[in-house]
Amino acid sequence: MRPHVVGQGTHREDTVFMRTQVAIIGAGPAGLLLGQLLTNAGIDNVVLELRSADYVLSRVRAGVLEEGMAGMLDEAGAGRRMRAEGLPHDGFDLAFDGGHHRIDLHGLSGGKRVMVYGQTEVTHDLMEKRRDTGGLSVYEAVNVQPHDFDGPNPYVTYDKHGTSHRIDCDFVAGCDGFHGVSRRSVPDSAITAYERVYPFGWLGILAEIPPVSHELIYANHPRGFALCSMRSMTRSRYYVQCPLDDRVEDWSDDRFWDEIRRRLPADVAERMVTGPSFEKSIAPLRSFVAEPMRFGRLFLAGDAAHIVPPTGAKGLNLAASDVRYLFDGLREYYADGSSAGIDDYSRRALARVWKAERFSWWMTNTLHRFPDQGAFGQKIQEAELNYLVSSRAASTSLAENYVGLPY
Ligand code: RFL
Ligand code: PHB
Repeated sequence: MRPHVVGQGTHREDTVFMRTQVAIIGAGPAGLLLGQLLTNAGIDNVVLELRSADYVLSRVRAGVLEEGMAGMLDEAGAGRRMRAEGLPHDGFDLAFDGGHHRIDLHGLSGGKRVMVYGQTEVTHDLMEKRRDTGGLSVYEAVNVQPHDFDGPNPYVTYDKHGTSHRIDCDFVAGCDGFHGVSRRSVPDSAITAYERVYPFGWLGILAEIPPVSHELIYANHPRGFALCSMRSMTRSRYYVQCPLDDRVEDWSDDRFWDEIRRRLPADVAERMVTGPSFEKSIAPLRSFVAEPMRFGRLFLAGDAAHIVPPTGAKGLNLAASDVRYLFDGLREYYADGSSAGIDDYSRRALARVWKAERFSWWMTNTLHRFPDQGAFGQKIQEAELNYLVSSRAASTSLAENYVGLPY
């Protein structure tokens, strides 16, 4: 089923009218994944995205997929390249106090692993699949606005190239990220927000150099956190904790390499290959949850409803679990006429969101340097990390959360 234009200029001469079943705001991973699962199930949908497709693909973000997320990409029919080119990881290293210790994710989690595959690639593969299956995405849609979602007949308006459009629909999925319009369209009195802003950011770089280790290294150091990640065996993604008011221009490549080396154990720093970076950006760190995640016929999913600091690699994966619950609920609604799944959406999604919020907050607290922690705080962090790597119970808890709690 393809969305169709059912009338033109009925109310205003320059308004194009359309009807669909689910209007999706935002073409990030949450919106594209939901759209593809709906399309595959024969449920009509339209994706509206503020930015251009090229802009969306130029954003460098997440890199670690839980098995649940990887499985959903397969289910969407967009997992082929991830399976061929993604890097399955069975563990990572925790570095602190001059040494490093491996966390055996696979052994400690009963055989699970994570997949290192860039969010940019996930988005690319989902876009391609959508094109191949004839799904309608409108890029550069401005002034997107959901209306009347507290009643039975919601609709979404937007402008494109000077023409106004209106899409009447059964449901609106707000997948438009933290700064999107969906959450902001809900009256303040209907929403409760929980937030923590951290007093530092992450400076990230991409460089065409082999990663320093075949697994990720998360490092605690008195100078601040560092992370060695990758996109492939020839492309590295590295991060250092930095003050919030630092600017990218303050960080030459040389300064970055000097700093990350100082924060890593000597043997790692010595074998680190360096080279020119081709992307460099600073991201602030935030924990945020909006409750509930459903307002009548509007559902929030992904970063539109919640943010985690990237330390636990959970943001993209939470977007995927939201989509799991939302898609199952919508499919049940259209197939069986039951609203049980969509009625339970917010509760189910939030139960998993809060566990990932806790884990991401805890990883952030354990690994970063806080302005007021002092030498005592540093020692406590090192003691906690020591306990983590020497206690099977503690490492098991870390591994279980990192590979992803069940949906
Ligand atoms: P997105 O990706 O922000 O997509 C939302 C889309 O909505 C569009 N939009 C609008 N469209 C129409 N009208 C409007 N008014 C609109 N306003 C916004 C936007 O242009 C955009 O295209 O949200 P989504 O789909 O919920 O996906 C969430 C993930 O992108 C995010 O959680 C992750 O990137 C977080 N994250 C990580 N997550 C992981 O699971 N593993 C990781 O390893 C990981 N590392 C990271 C990260 C995020 C980072 N940054 C930059 C915050 C590393 C970093 C550095
Ligand atoms: C990344 O590769 O971008 C990445 C990996 C792990 C994280 C965050 C980001 O925890």
